[in-house]
Amino acid sequence: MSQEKPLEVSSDGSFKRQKNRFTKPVGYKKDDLPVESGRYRLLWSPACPWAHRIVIVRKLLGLENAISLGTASPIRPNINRVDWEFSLDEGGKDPVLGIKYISEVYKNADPEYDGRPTVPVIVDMINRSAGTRCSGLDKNT
Ligand SMILES: N[C@@H](CCC(=O)N[C@@H](CS)C(=O)NCC(=O)O)C(=O)O
Repeated sequence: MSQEKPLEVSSDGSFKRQKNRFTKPVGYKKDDLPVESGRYRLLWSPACPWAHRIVIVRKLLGLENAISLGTASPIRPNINRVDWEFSLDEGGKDPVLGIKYISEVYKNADPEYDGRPTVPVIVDMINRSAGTRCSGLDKNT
């Protein structure tokens, strides 16, 4: 049985984490995503430690009313690709974005995106696409 080697596994077997693809910060510089209350939705899963970190920062900065929160299930979907799903929500869809899988916001940002759809991700609600992975709070993980 042949199984394709994941892109992040090098020929020597070591794991090379994929680079963050959508890293535009939210800010006041020319090319930044604009600072706008209600414009962004943070998608996370309780299974991810990085996601806990940004959910905590959102609370500490008092941004809970400015950035809404969508929770993907910690249980992986039983499908033949890596993804996160909103199976905890009614109808299996995020109640605000109406999406079933996190990958949908990555595909909206770039239909050719072939990396893993990771959490946490900040979604720009204007085009329902992945705006930035960590909102510029942490670009190194
Ligand atoms: N560098 C990412 C780290 C996030 C990350 O890798 N999250 C993991 C969960 S802890 C993920 O979603 N992995 C997707 C997968 O396992 O396929 C970030 O900036 O947010």
